Amino acid sequence: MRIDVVTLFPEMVDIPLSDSIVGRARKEGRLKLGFANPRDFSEDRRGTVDDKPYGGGTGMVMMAEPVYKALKRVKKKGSHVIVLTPKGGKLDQKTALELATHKHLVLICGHYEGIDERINRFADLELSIGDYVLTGGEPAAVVIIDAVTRLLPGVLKKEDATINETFAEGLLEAPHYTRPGVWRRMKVPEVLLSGNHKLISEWRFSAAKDLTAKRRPDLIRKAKLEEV
Ligand code: 4FD
Repeated sequence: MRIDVVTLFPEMVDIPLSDSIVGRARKEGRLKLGFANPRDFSEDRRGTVDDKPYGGGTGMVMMAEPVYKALKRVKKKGSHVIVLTPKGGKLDQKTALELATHKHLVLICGHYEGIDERINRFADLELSIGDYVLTGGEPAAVVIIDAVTRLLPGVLKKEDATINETFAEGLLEAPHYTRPGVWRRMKVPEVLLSGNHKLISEWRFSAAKDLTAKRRPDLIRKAKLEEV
C-alpha cells in the first residue's frame, strides 16, 4: 500500500513511523509513505498557508489553495482521500480493516483551527481518532497508519493473528503472561501452564468476556454476546 500525507510537519509523521514494525514494513516496501507540504505551494514569498477566519474569532484557518495543490501533487485515480478532524467519524478496527483494502490513501492533516471547509469537496472521508482536540492532525495520521499497516499482508507474523476470527473478536483481550512463573510473589494462572490448549482457550474466552463486561459493556452489546 502507498500512503501520502499532506502536512506542514512531515517529520511529525515520518519519524514516529521509522522504527519497530511499521519501520520494517517500510524497509520491506510493504508500506510506501510519502509527503506533500502545503508550505511548498504557498502563493507568497513569506510561505503563508493560514489566514484569519471569516466572521471573526480566535486562531487561524489553513487556506484551501496550498492544501489543494499539495493534494493534487499526490492524488491519483483510485486514491482514497481522508481529512483528519475531530468532526469526523470515529476510527475503529472495522474502519482500519476497510482502509487496509485501498491501494492508495491520502491523509490530510490540518493545523491551527482546521482547514477551510471547502477542501472537503475533494475528500472521500472525514476521520477522527477520538473525542479530543490535538494541535494538528499529524498524531492522528500516525495512529491511522500504524493501525492500517499491521493489517497489510506479510507485516505481522502469522501467529500474531491480524484478523481475529475467534469468538473473542470484538472483546478486550485476556491478560498475557511470560516468564518467570512467579514474579514478586505473583503467580501466573495455573491453567496457562497446563498445556491443555482447549482448557486454555476456554479460560481466555471467559477472561475476555469478564473484562469486557466490566470495563466496556458497550462492546459486549456490539459483539452480540449478551446471551453467551
Ligand atoms: N480527534 C483530531 C484530528 C485533528 C486535530 C484539526 C479541524 C483541528 C484531533 C481539523 C480542527 C484539524 C482527532 C487538527 N485534533 N487537530 O482525530
